[in-house]
Amino acid sequence: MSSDIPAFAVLGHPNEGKSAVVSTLTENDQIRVSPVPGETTVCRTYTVTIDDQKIIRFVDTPGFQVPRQTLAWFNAYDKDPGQILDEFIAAHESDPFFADEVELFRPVARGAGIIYVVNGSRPVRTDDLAEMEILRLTGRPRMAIINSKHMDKDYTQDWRREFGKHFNSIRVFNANTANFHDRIAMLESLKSIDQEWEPVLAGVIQAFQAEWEKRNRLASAYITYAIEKSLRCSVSQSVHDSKDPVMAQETLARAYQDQIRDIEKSLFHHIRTLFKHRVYQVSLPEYSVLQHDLFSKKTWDLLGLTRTQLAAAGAVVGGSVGAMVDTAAHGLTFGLFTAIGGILGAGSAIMGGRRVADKSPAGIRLGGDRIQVGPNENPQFLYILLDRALIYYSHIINRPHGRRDAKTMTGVTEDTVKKQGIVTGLTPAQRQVCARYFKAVKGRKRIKDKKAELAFAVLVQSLLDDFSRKTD
Ligand SMILES: Nc1nc2c(ncn2[C@@H]2O[C@H](COP(=O)(O)OP(=O)(O)OP(=O)(O)O)[C@@H](O)[C@H]2O)c(=O)[nH]1
Ligand SMILES: [Mg+2]
Repeated sequence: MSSDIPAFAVLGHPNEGKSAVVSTLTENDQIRVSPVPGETTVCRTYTVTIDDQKIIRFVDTPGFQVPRQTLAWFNAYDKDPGQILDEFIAAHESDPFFADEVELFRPVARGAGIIYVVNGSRPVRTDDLAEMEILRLTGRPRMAIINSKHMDKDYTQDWRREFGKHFNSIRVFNANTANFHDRIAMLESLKSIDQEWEPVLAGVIQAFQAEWEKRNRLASAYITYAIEKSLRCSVSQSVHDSKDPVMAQETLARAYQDQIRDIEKSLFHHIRTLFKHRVYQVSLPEYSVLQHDLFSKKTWDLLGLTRTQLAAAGAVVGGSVGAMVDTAAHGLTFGLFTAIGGILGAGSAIMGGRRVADKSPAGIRLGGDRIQVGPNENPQFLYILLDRALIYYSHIINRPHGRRDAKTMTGVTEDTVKKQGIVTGLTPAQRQVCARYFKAVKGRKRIKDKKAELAFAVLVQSLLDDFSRKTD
């Protein structure tokens, strides 16, 4: 165990959000956070590890139970001030009345800095003043953070006034809304509470930032890979295999959709894991386009495709379509409009029929017509996939790990609900990158294609970087 990494104990009154703060700071969604006061009863240390290196520790502690009595003891103490915590622990170790205080002082006595958490949506009380005074008497470097649990009441100014007398640094940090930038800003503030920690905390911040960039690189690689896979995806079947070609087409269309959905599901899983959301299924806001099926018309609407674009998309039919397949395609278009009601229906574009007589890879003579659904010939499909991936990414990076409710975000206007397509805001040059990429995925010119693919990957990465910055 490396003892030279910085450690901070998160202290405060019960139920103020100490565990939620630790959870958000350490990106650990497995820490117990509960509406019932007294959830945390023993100290637990959470170490942030980056590339197998231990970087920083945060200690979750139980809340103060008897601050006024504890303060009375502290005020009466007249020996070495540097020993005050050790002496308090020694004097009360087996006294159940002070059990929580003994427990929460332990990490501080061992050298941890103090992060004091208060709920800024309630007024300052006498007990809080006692706690603050105790912390001042410890003489340890300390910072206070205001974690407002309710947005409608705000006592931040009162808290700031009291904190001014007792702490080296004060910061508003909301465990339920803090994003990456807030976490970095919080670490920056920690730097100022003790000069000795400045260089090591600067290193911690650098490691956090490098790790974030790495995640973004990986996320863009996952996104590009999934989009390419989806664009290339097709399913086919010999017509002779089926008694009813119309049914066969519908089945194929569903299989096609399922494959694309699976690709997206697996992409989302990768992104979620990359950003360390493990336990809780990250609940998506109710208004999110991701609440709708990838193939639903609602998705296309929300991402900004008009009816005309949908119709135009439907007009493009790819491949050489045999008479048999053609009839079936009609059935498919019609069937899907009613049964599934989605892009497949709107874009018979993604349906092609192809003669592949004698071309079975297993050497089995198939003969006759094959019907094939996909690859999707509609360039808008790329934008749908990209939009959904970016929206998911943005939900994930903005979801703090300390948050436990499934509630949706507040303050969502009708406007936000309607306009969700990110790629509608792309510049013409960026759109061209997408268009070239779309062609390249279907193309055969290896070198030119590679360039287009690379340009697309670079674009995705820059979009993710923009998102990370925008979350300020
Ligand atoms: N809305 C909102 N709720 C929060 C916030 N932080 C914590 N909570 C909620 O407040 C309750 C208490 O949070 P905890 O993190 O368990 O509080 P604690 O200080 O660790 O409590 P003990 O372990 O009992 O001392 C939980 O229901 C949290 O979900 C916040 O920033 N906003
Ligand atoms: Mg707790």
